[in-house]
Amino acid sequence: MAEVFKNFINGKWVESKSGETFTNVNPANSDDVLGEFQKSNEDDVNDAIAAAADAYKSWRLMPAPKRGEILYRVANRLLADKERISQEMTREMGKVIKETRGDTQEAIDMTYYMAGEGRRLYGMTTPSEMESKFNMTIRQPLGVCSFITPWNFPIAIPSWKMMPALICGNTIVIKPATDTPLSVVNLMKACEAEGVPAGVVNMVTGSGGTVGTPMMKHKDVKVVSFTGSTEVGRIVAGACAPNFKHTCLEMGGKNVQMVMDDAKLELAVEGALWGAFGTTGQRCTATSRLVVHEKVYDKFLEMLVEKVAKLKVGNGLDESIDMGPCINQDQLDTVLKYIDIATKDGGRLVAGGKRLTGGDYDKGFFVQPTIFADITQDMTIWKEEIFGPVLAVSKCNSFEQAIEMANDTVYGLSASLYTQNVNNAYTAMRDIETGIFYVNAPTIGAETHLPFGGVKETGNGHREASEAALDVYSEWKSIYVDYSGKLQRPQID
Ligand code: UN1
Repeated sequence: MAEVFKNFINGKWVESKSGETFTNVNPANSDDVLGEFQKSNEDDVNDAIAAAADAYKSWRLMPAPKRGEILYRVANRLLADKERISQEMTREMGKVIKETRGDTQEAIDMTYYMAGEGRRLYGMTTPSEMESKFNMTIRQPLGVCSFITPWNFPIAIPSWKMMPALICGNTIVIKPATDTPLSVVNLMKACEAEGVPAGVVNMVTGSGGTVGTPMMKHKDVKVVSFTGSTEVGRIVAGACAPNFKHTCLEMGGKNVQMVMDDAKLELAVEGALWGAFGTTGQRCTATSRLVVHEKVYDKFLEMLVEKVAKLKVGNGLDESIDMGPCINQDQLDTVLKYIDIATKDGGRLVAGGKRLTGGDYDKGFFVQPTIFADITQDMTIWKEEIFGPVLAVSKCNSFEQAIEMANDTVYGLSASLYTQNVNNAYTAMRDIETGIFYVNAPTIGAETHLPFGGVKETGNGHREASEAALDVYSEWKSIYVDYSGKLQRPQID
């Protein structure tokens, strides 16, 4: 009998009032069941939000450095449990163990970073235009925050939302993706073990429709942070707008790696391999378009295809495996659908293109790393996010054309440029329409102390990670203290 995992509400592990559960299965091996999780309903959401609202009353008053000390201990606990958490994450999410260790490390980094923020949370002091008057700003928490998190970074992305929210003095309710709830259970357990007070962090598992919707609409929720598709992000934005909730949206991407004729080709090939096929292409920042200068196009493709053929696809618990499965049947179907569309549109298939079957492959959602060459800007795989190991390669005839092509998308998360030309590198830094940009590095690999997020239809102007995340989870209060003993009227006296 599989282990049954419960919701975490008000410091206790409780069953859903629905009395139902769903099963969490390894996408690389259908024989491997991680457990049963609560198929929660709106009643559970209401309980969690009530607990969070109650806990907020005292959590917001705890000095921020003390909140930071608790987060510091949570980070230590995650570090101590890193290997177990990562192994479990590979089993529930499928990405290779090297990468799940990175995912856990990203949560550890974020937690230490925000723990330190407890001794900063800087506001400003500034002169007054009046005599004997003192001006300053302070950050204030907002209250209960609802998080709807994705399956591709099962612990890192929840931590990006949780840690800045907590350090500012908010309390939280999180709904993990149905494919990866165990990683958030692990995060909750670390909080529980290290003395995060009851009700400050709450987790309710279940579907987007039944759990996510009431979580974002509830009147006591002040902040909603969502990572997922642009399509769902639009719905979240609409649901949050009537009450003017702080809404932080991290959505789709169609990230490009540009390779100029002066690039170090070996390096650019390695970057493309990692950017396109790391995490089985299931990163918001994954490289899904390659724009290569015509002078090196054939050579580059040849080098890339040779390397792709050597990638080992399989169960990510095996340290020698390079690429795991797709997360589930739907995602696999989506990938196969796009392979089909690209073929019909006239893309030239130069690597992969097929579902992997036979032996252990039949127990998982495996697909070959796939490359289409000669993709033009009118084709579907040039435009639409796939979220799988499918790379579209196109030719450009100049640096200027590469930038024009890179910006030819509704999305704007990440981009990269391989070149030795410093002027072109700086021109791209200025002109590229993305929130993240890399020079001579792949489109993936953001660090936690820099803002993470995108422009255009990727985001709504907010950033996660770094000090910028604090703006999502706090509001400025401007304070004027007049110690002159007389009425002083700015702009008049
Ligand atoms: C994502 O792309 O879905 O920048 C998150 C990276 C990771 C986080 C990615 N640190 O590649």
